[in-house]
Amino acid sequence: MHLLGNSVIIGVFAALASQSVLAGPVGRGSGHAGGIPMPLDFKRFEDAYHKNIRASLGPRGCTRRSIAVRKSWDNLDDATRADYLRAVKCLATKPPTMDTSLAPGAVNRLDDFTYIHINQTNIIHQSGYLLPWHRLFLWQMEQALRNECGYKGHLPYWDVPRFSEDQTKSKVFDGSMTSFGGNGAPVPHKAHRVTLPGLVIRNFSLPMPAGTGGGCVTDGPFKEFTISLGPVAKEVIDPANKYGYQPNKRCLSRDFYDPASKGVLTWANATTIVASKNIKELRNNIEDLWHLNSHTFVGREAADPFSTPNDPVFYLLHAQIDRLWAIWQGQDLQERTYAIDGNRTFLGIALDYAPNVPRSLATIEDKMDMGLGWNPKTKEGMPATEFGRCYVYE
Ligand SMILES: *[C@@H]1O[C@H](CO)[C@@H](O)[C@H](O)[C@H]1NC(C)=O
Ligand SMILES: *[C@@H]1O[C@H](CO)[C@@H](O)[C@H](O)[C@H]1NC(C)=O
Ligand SMILES: *[C@@H]1O[C@H](CO)[C@@H](O)[C@H](O)[C@H]1NC(C)=O
Ligand SMILES: *[C@@H]1O[C@H](CO)[C@@H](O)[C@H](O)[C@H]1NC(C)=O
Ligand SMILES: [Cu+2]
Repeated sequence: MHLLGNSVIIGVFAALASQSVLAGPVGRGSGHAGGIPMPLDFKRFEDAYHKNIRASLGPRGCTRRSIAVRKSWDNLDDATRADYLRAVKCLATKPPTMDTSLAPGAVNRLDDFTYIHINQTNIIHQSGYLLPWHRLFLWQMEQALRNECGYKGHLPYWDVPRFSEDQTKSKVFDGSMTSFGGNGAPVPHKAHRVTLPGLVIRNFSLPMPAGTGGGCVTDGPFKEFTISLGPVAKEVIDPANKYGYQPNKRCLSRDFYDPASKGVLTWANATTIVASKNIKELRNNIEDLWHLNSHTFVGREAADPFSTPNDPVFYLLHAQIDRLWAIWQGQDLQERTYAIDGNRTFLGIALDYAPNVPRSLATIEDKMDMGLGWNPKTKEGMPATEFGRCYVYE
């Protein structure tokens, strides 16, 4: 009797969910026009994720009815794309809520986000906090877009592997008014290295290859967009403005670098990531095969590890990373949701400004700093369907 009762209830929920991503094949919805189709081996991981998430949802809290579906930007309709971009620009017209004495360069609501990302960079990258911190960061942005600027949809993701061979074919970068604009204007420049401030290893540096742009974005809705915080990682760090907190009004620049995408941000590598056998392998694969390369492809502002949220496409770039993590977690929710790997600082290197932050291994009980006084435990940033969050990736 009890079993029968349950199966009736499951039947009802399945019926209710029949219009949602959780009910069946997805990703075939509105116009899968361009790009490289998702291969079957990746789709098998995605299907298992959808099936296991569906099975994990109860009748209260996050349910099959209430769950939000985060979609590929290329699968949204034009009206939703336009509304998202409108809401981003709306946040850019609102004042910051942070204490701007910490960073006088913070001039609008988007800068609340960019500021805390700069402040936390040496703690939340190449560390155990990478994935949960950015999950909460994206969620905060989605909330701000919806609650403060009336955006009706959910956070979209950049369908990176679908356009690995030519990202300008994606509606993310096609240069139209419902895209994030295209490349920066071509400005001759050379490859160089930039220094990451704050690590006790002196002059820890990263290569910045020379792409085909380098100047201001010349089309799309961010053509006249101005940013003010950063840059932070530079060839020579100015000790008086080490973290780029002083006002520095300038255009949004990009420098598309195809070799970081072509043959690299592929379905094959995306599949390697979701097929990772354990959290250590997953984190290394995300860092090495995906995270750095997707930032490097966009270039300039997006490639500065500290002030990268200055480029509004940051949130879609990281939604793809959040999605790969969610699909990996979704293969075995019991074992993988709270799996953690990594140090408490960037590669376990000590911080010159915060000698008290231990370098040892991060735990899910550690508190993170999301800015504006929010200090959740790491474990609160790990499930996508608990702690007030409720979403799934299509
Ligand atoms: C981040 O903010 C905290 C608290 O305001 C401060 O102690 C720390 O030095 C800042 N770190 C950086 C890199 O700005
Ligand atoms: C770091 O690099 C800068 C610029 O290249 C140089 O002036 C400085 O001496 C270097 N510092 C150390 C400790 O190597
Ligand atoms: C995966 O990415 C690496 C670089 O990070 C690249 O060398 C390799 O060719 C890619 N492999 C596939 C199968 O996409
Ligand atoms: C950083 O993590 C590694 C394991 O990934 C560990 O072996 C190392 O001891 C950690 N570093 C520090 C300073 O705790
Ligand atoms: Cu980041």
